Amino acid sequence: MKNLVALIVLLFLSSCASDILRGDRVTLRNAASFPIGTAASYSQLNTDDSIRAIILKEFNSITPENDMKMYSVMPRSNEFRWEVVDSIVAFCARNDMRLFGHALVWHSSTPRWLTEAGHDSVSLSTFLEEYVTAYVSRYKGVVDGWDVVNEAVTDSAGTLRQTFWYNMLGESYIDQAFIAAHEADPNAILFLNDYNIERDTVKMNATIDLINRLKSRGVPISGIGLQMHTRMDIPNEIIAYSLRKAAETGLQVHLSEVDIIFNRHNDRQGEGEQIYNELTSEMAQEQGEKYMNIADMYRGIVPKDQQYGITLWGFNDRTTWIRPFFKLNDWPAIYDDNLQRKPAFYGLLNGVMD
Ligand code: 9MR
Repeated sequence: MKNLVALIVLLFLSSCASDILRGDRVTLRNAASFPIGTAASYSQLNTDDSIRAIILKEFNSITPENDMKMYSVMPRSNEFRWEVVDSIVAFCARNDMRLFGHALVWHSSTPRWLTEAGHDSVSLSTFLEEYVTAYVSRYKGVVDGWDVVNEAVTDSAGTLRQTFWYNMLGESYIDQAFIAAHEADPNAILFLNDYNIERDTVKMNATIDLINRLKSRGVPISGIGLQMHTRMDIPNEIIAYSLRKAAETGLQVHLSEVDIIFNRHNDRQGEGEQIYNELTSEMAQEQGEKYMNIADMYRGIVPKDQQYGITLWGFNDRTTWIRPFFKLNDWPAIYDDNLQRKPAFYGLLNGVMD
C-alpha cells in the first residue's frame, strides 16, 4: 500500500509543473534527514559553473571521485601532492559540506611505481603505515570518514581478493590500514567499501565474515560501504537482505556510490552489453521507482543512528563514469544529459523523505 501511494506521489511529482517542486526549494539535501552526497572532481567544483551550482543546491556531502586516490595524491615515489585535496577541503568548508575520503587502499588506485618498487613485506608494511598516518593526520577533523580499504573481497566467492596488497601482506594489510587511520584520527569513521554486495550474497556474506574477523581482532572498523552500482533488474528483496546484513553489523552504513543502469556489463572496463539504446519515458519512470525503493529500504532497514548517508557516483548522465568506462550508452543518474532533473530525481527525493 505504501508503495502504491509513493508511486502515485512520484508520478505526480515528476509530471507536475509546480514551481515550488521544480524550483530550488525542494532539494535532496533539505529533504533528507541524513547526508546526501555526490562524487565530484576538483575540476567540476572549480571550473564547471552549471555542475557546481547543482552540487551546491542538492548535496551536503562530497566524495572526490578520483582526486584522493593514491595515484592522485602520490603520483611519484614518496612525494605527496596535497594542493588538489586542500582545495576540495576548502570548497567543502566554505559551503558547509561533509568531505568523505576515498580511498586509502585500493588495488586499482595503487600506482605502478609502488608495485614495481621491489618492496618486501616489511618495507611495504612500513610504507602503508606511513602513508595512511601522514594522509589521515593531515586531514584530521576535516575528512569526516574514509574508505580505508576498497574492494577487498572477491566476486561470487568467499575469499579475499588476490591483490598486490593481499599477496604481499596477507589479510593483515586491512588491519594495518584501519589501525593507522584510527590512530591518526580517532574520530574519523572508517569504512570497508565494496561493489555488488547489494546483489551478490556470497560476496556480502564474505564481507560480513571479514568484518567479524576484524572486530574479533579489535581492529577499529566503524563503517560498511555498499557502493550500489546497481541495475534495474536487481530484485528489491535481495537489496533488502543485504541492507539487513549490513545493519546487523552495528556499523555505520553508507550507500557510497549509487547509480542504476539498464544495460549490463561484466564489471570489466570496456565490456558493456548494450541492450537498451534509448531511455523511454516508461523506463525513466521505472528508474524513478527504483531510486525511491532503494532510499526507502535504506531508511526502513538501517537504524537512524547507523545512517551515514547516500552518495551518488555522479549525479548526471552527461558526466557519468559508466559511459566511458564500459563503452556503454546508459542513463544511470538522477539528472539528465542537459542537467535537468529526471524522474529518478523525484523518486530519490520521495525515498529520502521521512
Ligand atoms: O569513477 C571513477 C573513474 O573515473 C576512474 O577512472 C576509476 C579508476 O580510478 O574509478 C572510478 O570510480 C570507482 C571507485 O573509485 C571505486 N568503486 C568503483 C568506481 C567505478 O569504477
